This record gives sequence, C-alpha cells and structure tokens, in this order.
Amino acid sequence: MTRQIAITHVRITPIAFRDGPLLNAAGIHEPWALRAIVELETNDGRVGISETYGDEPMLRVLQQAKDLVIGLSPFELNQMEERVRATITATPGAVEFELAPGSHAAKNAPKVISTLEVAMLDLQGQIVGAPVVDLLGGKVRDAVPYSAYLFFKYAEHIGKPYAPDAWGEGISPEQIVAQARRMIDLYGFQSIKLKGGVFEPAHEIACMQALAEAFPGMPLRLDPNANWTLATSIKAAPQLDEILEYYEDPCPGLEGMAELQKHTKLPLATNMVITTMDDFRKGCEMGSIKVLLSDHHYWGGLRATQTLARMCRLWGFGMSMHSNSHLGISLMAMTHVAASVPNLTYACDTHYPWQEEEVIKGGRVKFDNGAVRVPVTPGLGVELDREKLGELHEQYLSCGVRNRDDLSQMRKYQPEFTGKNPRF
Ligand code: GKR
Ligand code: MG
Repeated sequence: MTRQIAITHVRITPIAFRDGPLLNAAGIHEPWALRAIVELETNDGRVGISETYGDEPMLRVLQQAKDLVIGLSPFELNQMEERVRATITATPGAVEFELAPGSHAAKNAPKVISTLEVAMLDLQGQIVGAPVVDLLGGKVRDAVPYSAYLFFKYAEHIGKPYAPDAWGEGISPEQIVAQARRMIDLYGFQSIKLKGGVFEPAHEIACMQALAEAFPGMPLRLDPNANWTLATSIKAAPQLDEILEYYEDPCPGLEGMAELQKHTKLPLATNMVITTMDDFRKGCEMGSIKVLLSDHHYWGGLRATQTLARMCRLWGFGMSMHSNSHLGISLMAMTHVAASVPNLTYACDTHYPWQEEEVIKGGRVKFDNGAVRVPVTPGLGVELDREKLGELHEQYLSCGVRNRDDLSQMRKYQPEFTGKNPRF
C-alpha cells in the first residue's frame, strides 16, 4: 500500500526572519537570517516538510535536486540518497563562509539529502501514524535538553531596520550574566554556552568567570570559533579548566586542536574541524577532540546523525549538537534525532531564543526546564502555517539579503574590520 504513495510535487520557499545583532569571530549577524522551507506533496494529498539553509548556493542545489524525488515513495530514502549523490556535486569555486554551513559547497549532497530525508520521514510518520523518532528506532528520552546560547551583541542593528530586540546590549560581564539570567528565566536552560572569538580573550574569560560565579555548578562552554591561536588557547586553558564542561573550537585545524588537547585536561569539542567522515578519521588518528557537535543539516540527515553517534560511541567521544539561526521545523527535526541517540552526553545548542518569528502552526515551540518534549503525534509533529510562510517569504523578497555575510555587515560598523582569523 505504501508503495503506491508517491511524491508528486516539491516546493521550495526561501524565507527571511528578524535576527539580532549577534557578534562572532567573522563579524556580526545581519538583520535578516535566511532559511528555505521545503514541502514534498504526495498523490494522496499529504505534505511532508523540512527546513534548511536559505543562502543562494543552497537554493540552487535544491532546485537541481527537486525532480529527483518525483515518483518516489516517501519510504525510498536509499533511492533518494543514491540519486542525489549521483547528481548533486560540490560547486567548484564557490565562495564559502566557514561559520555558515549553508554556504559549504563541498557539502551540497549531504545538505540536500538531509533536507529531503526530513520531509520524507515526516511523510512516513503521517502515513503509518508514528512520530519520526519511532521511525528512528524509538526514543531513549522524553525531552531533549538544550543550552542557553549567549552572544556578545549590540543593542540594535546599524541603520535601525526595525525596533530593537528585548535583550539589550551584551558586552560586559554584567550584561552577559544578565543575558544568561533572562534566557534561563524564559526557557529554564540548565547549561550555558557563550559564543566567543569576538573580544580579547581576557575579556571573554572574565565573562566566563562571571557566569561561573553567578550560576554555581552550571555546566559552561566557550566557543571562540577558531579565532584564538594555538598559543592563546594553551595560555587560556588553565583559567578555564575549573569552569568549563568543554572547550569548543578555540583554535583552528585538526593539528592545532590535537596539540592543544595535550596541554589541557578540558575536553575539546568541535563543529569546525570535523564536519565530514574524512575529518572524523583524521581527528581520531590525531586525537584532536573528545566531543563532537553533530548537525543533521550538513551531516546528511537524521539517520546519518545516528551513524555518527555510533561512531562517537566507538571512539569514546561525547556528543552535543551544533546550531545556526533556525526556526521550529529544524528544532523539531533536531529534537526527534537527539531523542533517539543514547550517547547525547551534553545539552544541544540552539539559536532558537534569538528568533521571534515562526513558520509553524501554533507559534513558537515551548521549552520546559530547558528541554523540548519529543512529539508523540505523527511525523515531525509540527505543521506549516501558510499565512506565516507567505509573510516570511515576502520578507525574503524585500530584505535584500541573499547570502549570509557577517564580515560585510561588520564593516558597516567598523570599516577597518578585517575578519582575520585567528585574530587573537
Ligand atoms: O550564529 O554566529 C553564529 C555562530 O557562530 C554560528 O555561525 C556557528 O556555526 O553556532 C555555530 C558554532 O557553534 O560554531
Ligand atoms: Mg561551535
């Protein structure tokens, strides 16, 4: 019976939503973050949904891949994957921005596979009446913990494109502690991550120390996005030893991380030096990391993330999850897969608290004690709000942003900003 159900239409809708003036190693977030919403429609009138990157290179490969699933049953995931691998290749000469996996042309195939897989699993769940997590072997936890993801930030965007957000400025240790307090009051998070690589390391370490004092016993992480040299990272380690649960991507490269790991008892974590299977093999051989941040959007989907989790278990690595600016469809996909992974040893990252807008029915996803409950309803457990989709697509058409570019945005504030990496 399920073989007679076939995918007949694919819709790709780019959207833009408001995003805060969040600082990072590369510069600053633009006022609009981009995503693409993908819908797969079947001959029996069902619609499976998925959310992914919305940068132009990604939209182009999605367009290229569109016809590959027409006629397939939503259960033919392996066929879909074969077809995508045969057709979608890396884009030579593409401009890549390291902090935005949406622009990583080398990962074109896994990114497309992931997008289609999530929507196909959503359809499968609707057809058999089971949540996606059950199609992944069932849940090992009822709710998935996320961490409070703090950013250094300005109070508002240059040029004031819209009213400022409610978070205010986040630069000083006191402001960072206040940001954490607000985020924890609103969402109940039980661990904290600070996006670093923005200011002098001494300032960022002072912020971590202030967080440790304000939230005794709370697991903390710092992520300078490889903007510290190896020497700086080694020097900073003893000051962070007692307060961090892991030290995320302080310095660049597998070699740098492997050398740093010899100088610190802190577990090193990454979403930068290991993003492919080839990196994984090298990272194991070199001893570069102890914790891997997975991300189904570029690792090839939810099932690929489960494989990655098994490999992490084999190598004794801890697991957490990476995030970029995203909405509720991605959050639910992350929640289903994270609920199915026994060795999720750390709370997942999410940018979700920084987003005010939504594209799903019922509005924003709720957090309870910092965790998202795993849906028990069929499929992903969330549906598209068509009116909101239309509004966010209109914003995409009018906002003018087509590729994430934190460097050029930063130059509007500081024309001399180089974006040199590592900078400290
Ligand atoms: O949103 O500015 C940001 C982050 O820096 C993001 O681009 C990173 O990919 O969150 C990410 C990370 O953990 O490296
Ligand atoms: Mg990171």
